[in-house]
This record gives sequence, structure tokens and C-alpha cells, in this order.
Amino acid sequence: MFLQGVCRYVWLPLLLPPLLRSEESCSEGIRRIGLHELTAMHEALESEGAVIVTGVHHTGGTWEEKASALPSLTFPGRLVSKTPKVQGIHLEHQHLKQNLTTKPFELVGKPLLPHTDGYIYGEFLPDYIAFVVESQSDTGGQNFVVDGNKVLERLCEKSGTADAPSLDACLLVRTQTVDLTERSPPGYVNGREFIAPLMRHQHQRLRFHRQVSVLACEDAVDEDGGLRSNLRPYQSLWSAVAPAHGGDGHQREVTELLEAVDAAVQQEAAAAPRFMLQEGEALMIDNYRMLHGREGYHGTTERKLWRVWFWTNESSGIPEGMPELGSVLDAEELSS
Ligand SMILES: O=C(O)CCC(=O)C(=O)O
Ligand SMILES: [Fe+2]
Repeated sequence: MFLQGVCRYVWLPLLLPPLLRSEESCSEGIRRIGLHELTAMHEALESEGAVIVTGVHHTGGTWEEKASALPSLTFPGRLVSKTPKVQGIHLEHQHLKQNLTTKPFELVGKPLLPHTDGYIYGEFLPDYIAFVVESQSDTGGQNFVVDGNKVLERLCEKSGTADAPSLDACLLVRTQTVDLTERSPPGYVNGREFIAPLMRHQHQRLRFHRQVSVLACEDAVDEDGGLRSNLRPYQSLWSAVAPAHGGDGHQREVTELLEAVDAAVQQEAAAAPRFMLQEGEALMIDNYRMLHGREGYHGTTERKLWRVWFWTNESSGIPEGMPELGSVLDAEELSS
């Protein structure tokens, strides 16, 4: 989708150490489970919010077909999306390189801040997503996930302690509505309006969404492609809803809340184990509860990943007009 295409290639400011952990320690947390071990796979998804599915390369057809088959193989009888939304991320990059020369698109391979996918759909974003690996780059490209439950725990631990901010972020994060809409630059399709608390429970599953501001790209990288040292600490798209009543005091409180949650996300992102996906594996993620991010990568081997979005019977449902929306390519077609 458009803003993910534009804007994920930025550094997590300050808190994310560029030094990576070794792959051994990285596999802690996210389990590797075979494609046909459905019970174990769903247990892992429920407990950790993400799982690495192995053996995807053994399914038939092209890589795109393998990626398309993954949802029905892993969520039999539970899908509400007839066909998953499958995009070759590398194909999106090729398309953008050929068609656009503006700066954000030169950022392919830069680290990717933790985010949620499918924001263009607003409330109706896919509840599960997967990344199928056709090939990895020569260096880098480790993935990580950030658990919304841990972010919430972090916010609640702080509440009531001496160094706690004056506001009760633990409560407000679940009650204060904020503007979660992905607004695109002029000429591109905006995300659907999405106003909700940052966190809430749906079917006993935490919903927690975060997208990265397009301004973060401009802020993060200087004219020569280097990283700026004075990154803004707060790069999410979240913003306060203009209050009908309440005035400045209310705005300040909401801003403080957004900053507290953002800081907790960054701390969790810095602490999250990194892991390397291998060819033929898929990273499957609960896109309601978890954020996902990725370290930078480079080398001459093209990194080929297929992004799969799908909707289960525990989601808010399929977005209206889904075939028309949702990818960089679709967004561009729609705006032409
Ligand atoms: O490159 C990756 O590993 C993840 C990419 C991603 O998050 C996306 O395209 O939505
Ligand atoms: Fe993503």
C-alpha cells in the first residue's frame, strides 16, 4: 500500500541499536513451525502473535501462487476474504524505480520502522498478514515484531510509579479516541478515515495499529542519502482528533499520551529479537496485535518477498471495494 511503500524505509530514531543480535539469539520468541502443523501454528500465533512457517516452497506453482495458497492452507474454513491480496514487494520496488524518481523511493533497503499493514483500509485492515521469502539479500534484512500486549504492559507498569507521567496512559490508551487515518500526499489515495482508541480488544484479541508518517522519510534522510542525527522522536501518524470541547489542556494530554505510547513502542522495538527468514519460509503475523519491522539490507542479490494480506472470521470484515484498493500499484491506478 502506498504509504508503506513510501515510508517504511526510515531509521527507528535513537533507540534502535544498529548492531544486530546474532541469528541464534534471534530465533528466541518466534517459533518455526511446518506448514501442515496447524495446531502448533495456531498455538504459536496465539501466544507469540507471529510464527515462521517453514516448507512453503514445497507447495506447487510459482512463488506468487505459493504465497496465494498460504491463507487457505493455514486458516481452513476461517477466511472471509475470497482471495488474499498478494503483492511482490520487489515488484513494487521495480515499478516505483521505473516510474518515480522522487526521494522516498530511493530509500529501498533502509530499515523499516515497526508498523501495521493495510492502513489504507482504515478499520477494515487485514487481521493476518504473511511475508513469503523467495530470496534474501546478501546482507541484513532481519525482521522483528513488536507485541502490542507488551507495549500495553510497559505503559501500565509505569502508571502509578514515581517516574510516571501525570496522565494515566494505561487507561487512556484504551479509551481516548485518536485519529489513525493514513493521509497520503496530494495525488495519491488517502486511507479510509479511522478514528478509534489506540488499543482495544476484539474477540479477546488486542487491536493495536501504527503507521509511520510520510514526513519521517523527509526528516530521516539528508540530501546525500545519509541519516540525519536530529531525527524527531515521534514519527507516527497518530494525531489528536480536534475536540468539540476541551481546548488546549485536552490537546496537551492527548499529545502526551501519543508520545508515551510511541516511546513504549520504540523501547519494545529496540528489545525485540531480530531473526533471519530463509528462502521458502513465511513470516505470519497477527496484524491486529503486532507491529512488524525490518533491519536495512544491501547486496547484489535481489531480496524477493511476497506480501500476503488476508481476513479471517475474527476480523472486522472485508473492506468495501477491496479489489480496487490496497497496493501501491492500485492506489496509483485509482488516482490517475
Ligand atoms: O521487508 C520486509 O521484511 C517487510 C516489508 C513490509 O513490512 C511490507 O512490505 O509491508
Ligand atoms: Fe509491512
